[in-house]
Amino acid sequence: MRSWERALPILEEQSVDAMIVRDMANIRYLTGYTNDTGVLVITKDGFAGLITDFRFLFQAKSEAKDCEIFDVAQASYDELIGRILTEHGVSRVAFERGVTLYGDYEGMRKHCTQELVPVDNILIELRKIKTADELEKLRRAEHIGDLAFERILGDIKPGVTELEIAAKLTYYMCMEGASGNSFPPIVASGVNSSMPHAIPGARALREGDFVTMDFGCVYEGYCSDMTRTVVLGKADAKQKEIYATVLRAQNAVLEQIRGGMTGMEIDGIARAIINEAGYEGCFGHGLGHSVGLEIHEPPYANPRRQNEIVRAGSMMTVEPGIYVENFGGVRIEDLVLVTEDGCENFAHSPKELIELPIT
Ligand SMILES: [Mn+2]
Repeated sequence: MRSWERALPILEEQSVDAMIVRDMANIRYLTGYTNDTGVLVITKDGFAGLITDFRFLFQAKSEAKDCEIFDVAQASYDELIGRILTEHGVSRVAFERGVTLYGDYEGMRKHCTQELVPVDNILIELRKIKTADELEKLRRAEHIGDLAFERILGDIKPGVTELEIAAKLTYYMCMEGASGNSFPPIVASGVNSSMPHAIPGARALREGDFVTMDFGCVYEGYCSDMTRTVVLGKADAKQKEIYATVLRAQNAVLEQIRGGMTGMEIDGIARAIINEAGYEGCFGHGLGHSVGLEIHEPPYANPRRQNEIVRAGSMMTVEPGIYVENFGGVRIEDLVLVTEDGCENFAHSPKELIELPIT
């Protein structure tokens, strides 16, 4: 089977004869082409054309072996798309509404006589359950995060800035074989740790700070994601209590999660513990998201996902947090594979509260 043929049943379900794919993660998944520019056209009579430009041509030819490669030097993207659709007798063609720019749409309207059918990211369904090969890459990506965490502990000292910590995390992951970050690292110290997605800045670490580090890398196209919160020096009673509550919530999820639960149920395990401990309103984000070619993928675990079944074979982050305004916050995040009867945790970094000695 040619790799992109996995999409044909989805075209069938949507009652379309073809699909124009612009989402680069979907293109990579279906063709093996790893660069960042191109449009894929699949037709149900068994044709796939990948359009790109000279910069990527040789790479596309060598990676996307199951596709015919088109060079935009011959004609524009929209003209080539129109030509392929006409040659293959297409009357209804799907396009991804979430990643198609208005200008792309105008171009398609101009050059395609076919009926254009906007669709959600329907191809993501294929990517929810990971293959053995994908799991291998995800395991390795998370392991690289573990190695970086182990090293960064030696760098967390008074006077070092959040930006320096973020830069070093990136460096350590690349030195272990990552191609880069899966998202810019979050390093939030002291009161900044009360902001779940604080942007690292020039703030220098001080004794008594919580230091939350949320980071991940890309390994052979696959993303990792982990968060650890440590204390520089001795933790006070309130810090200890917040930390212990978040860890208890995370452990409960890790013990109870299994395939077949809804995203809301999984999230609810952690949320109930945090709320009962008196921190209602302090855990304002969802518990988790899946990860793969992209850092945030469905399925999701949050209070709004009552209809989302998290099937065995899905990846899920488990990242409860408590954030107290003007004080600080804690998040602990692991990346797990959801299985029939539980989960496999890909993260192995320690989770007991680390109080880094001031030297
Ligand atoms: Mn995450």
